Amino acid sequence: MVTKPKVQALDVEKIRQDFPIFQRTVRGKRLVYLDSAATSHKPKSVIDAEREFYERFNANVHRGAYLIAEEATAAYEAAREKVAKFVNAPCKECIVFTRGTTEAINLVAYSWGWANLKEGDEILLTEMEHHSNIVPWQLIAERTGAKIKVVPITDDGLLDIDAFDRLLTERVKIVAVTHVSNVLGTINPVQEICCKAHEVGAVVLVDGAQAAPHLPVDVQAIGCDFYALSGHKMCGPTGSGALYGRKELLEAMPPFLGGGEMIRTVTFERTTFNDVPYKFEAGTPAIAQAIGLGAAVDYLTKIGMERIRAHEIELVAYALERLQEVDDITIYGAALPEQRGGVIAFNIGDIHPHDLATFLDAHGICIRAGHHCAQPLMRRLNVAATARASFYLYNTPDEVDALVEALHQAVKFFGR
Ligand code: 7TS
Repeated sequence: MVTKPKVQALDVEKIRQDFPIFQRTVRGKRLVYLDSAATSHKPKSVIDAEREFYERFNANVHRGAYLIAEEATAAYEAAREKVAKFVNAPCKECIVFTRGTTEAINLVAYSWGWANLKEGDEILLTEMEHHSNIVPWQLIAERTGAKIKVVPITDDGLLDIDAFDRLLTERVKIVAVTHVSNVLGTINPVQEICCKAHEVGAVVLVDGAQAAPHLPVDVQAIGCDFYALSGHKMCGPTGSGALYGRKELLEAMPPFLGGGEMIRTVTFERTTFNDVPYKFEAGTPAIAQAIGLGAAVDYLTKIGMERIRAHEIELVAYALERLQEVDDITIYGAALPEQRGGVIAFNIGDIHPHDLATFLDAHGICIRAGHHCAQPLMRRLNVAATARASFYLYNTPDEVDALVEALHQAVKFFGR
């Protein structure tokens, strides 16, 4: 018999009251949301911050000579400062606002990659990357003649560090690695990876989409050159995200998108560019979203990332144990909750994950099914798709129970 954690790390019932969406029901049942790896819910403070911007000081940033435009600019820049502090960046100019992780990685691939990669160079990725940390590199490899090499995973879902050591030669110019896998949940040793990569003169981009929402992130302690994150997965608005980059690197990189705001002077003959980070923020940015992301950072910081992490370890430990009760279940990834973030991917016999997700939906339970934008990893796991439950600060052990109970019923329903 598995003992149910009392959830001491966080006062989840209180936290749930901050999220208006939990007041609704779905299909006559209470909403059990286990898909925060796709996108998280938003607390009222984030929704209010966006609303307040539109209601009180909606104006474009960095250009208005009037009060509400100054207020908009101040709020936008304050949000940048909050994000910088959240990941312990050494300065706020190291933070470029983007629409999310995908855009942040594309920025690095097109700007840094275009300027620095050439034939004979290698880009080192891992077998557990999300498509958004694969495809931009393929596109840039095609244009520059650089080659992609891939670090495999071990059978227990960890990065194969011996293989990494073998593949990390002086030909490697950039290592692009996820901090936490969106399928296996594996937390990668990004600090060790950065240290080793720097010894051969390579830079490192860390995809923090599944890490920044769930664990304390310190880009200086990690030692990475770039760190990408998505606001919408960490209680912030959709269309918000950020790229951290070492200032010297950002300063040396050519612009990614051209347009207003990123320039200093323009003539038809020649354009000079603005300082970082503005050089990388062409056009009117997603102002309300950035301000909302700032509010999300305030919200998470107030609760404490250490406590959020402790809560998720408790919850994942409980879920990993309870899920074993389900007949014919295969759980992917590392066995120890300490080795993984808040996601658990699984399959049950030959029930199609989409059928499982549809069955669970009838019980008000939201999970994701599919390849999770990680088709190379699916191939490695020898499956076409998996089901995936993912947890966040507002989830409870009771919701794990609801999931397990519904899975037992699914097994009966599908006749196994
Ligand atoms: N990297 C990882 C590791 C991710 O999990 C995701 C999104 C991205 C990058 C892209 O983030 P975006 O905000 O730019 O879209 N992952 C998922 C997921 O697992 N289910 O839906 C989206």
